[in-house]
Amino acid sequence: MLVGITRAVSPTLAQCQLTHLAREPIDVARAEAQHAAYEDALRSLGAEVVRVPPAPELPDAVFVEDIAVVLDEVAVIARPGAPTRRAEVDPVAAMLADFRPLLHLTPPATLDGGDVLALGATVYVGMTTRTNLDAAGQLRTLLKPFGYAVVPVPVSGCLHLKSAVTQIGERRLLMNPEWVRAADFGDAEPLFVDPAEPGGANALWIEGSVVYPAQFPRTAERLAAEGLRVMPVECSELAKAEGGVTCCSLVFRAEAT
Ligand code: CIR
Repeated sequence: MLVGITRAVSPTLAQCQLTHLAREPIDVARAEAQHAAYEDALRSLGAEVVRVPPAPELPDAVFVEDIAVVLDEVAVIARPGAPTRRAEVDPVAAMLADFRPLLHLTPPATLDGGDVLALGATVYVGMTTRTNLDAAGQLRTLLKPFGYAVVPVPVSGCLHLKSAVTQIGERRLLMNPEWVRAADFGDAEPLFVDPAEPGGANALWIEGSVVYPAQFPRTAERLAAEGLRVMPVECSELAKAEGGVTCCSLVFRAEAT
């Protein structure tokens, strides 16, 4: 079965971490409605949505992607770069333990799951304000027994690696070339965002479909022209918290329980 782990929008979302955006008022009720529609999009793609218990006191708890790296064989539990986000970890790890053996990063490593892009047997790790070289080194050691190569890549101008590049096919990437270099991703073939939509590189690819923010129609056309089924979701409120579509879930295949 396909599992989509999510976590409720916190009523304190407006106090979220911000790196590149100025703080704006966030309509939490609207964020909740948008999040519910996002979960419906996951369900319509066949995912069983499993919610981690809510953490109303943790503003960024909805962004579960940052808490783990889920691969076929294991889940690596992250150590988020923002210390305020470390309290999010344990309940997400407890939920993942139902599906995968767990491995853990330890200090001085810091890593947000949004900085990790696994493409086949290569795990790209974005070097950002949240994720350091120690994390890439620990991941390399932890994942070597499973045959993965870990490749640190530079990122500039955005929060996470997956703000700049996401997978949209087996060897196909959606990318903003201002924030990452296509040449860093081996023979994977890039599709560039429309230049008017720099934030449009974050797509959630699920078996031929992409859950994709409604605010980037030009890039959506490029995705559709690739033969992808584009499922637009409104995410204006979570975008004000610097969240995209990958960051609100951990999607993976698991044995039916
Ligand atoms: C943060 O700064 O940590 C949150 N406000 C946003 C995290 C978004 N996560 C992601 O794109 N993977």
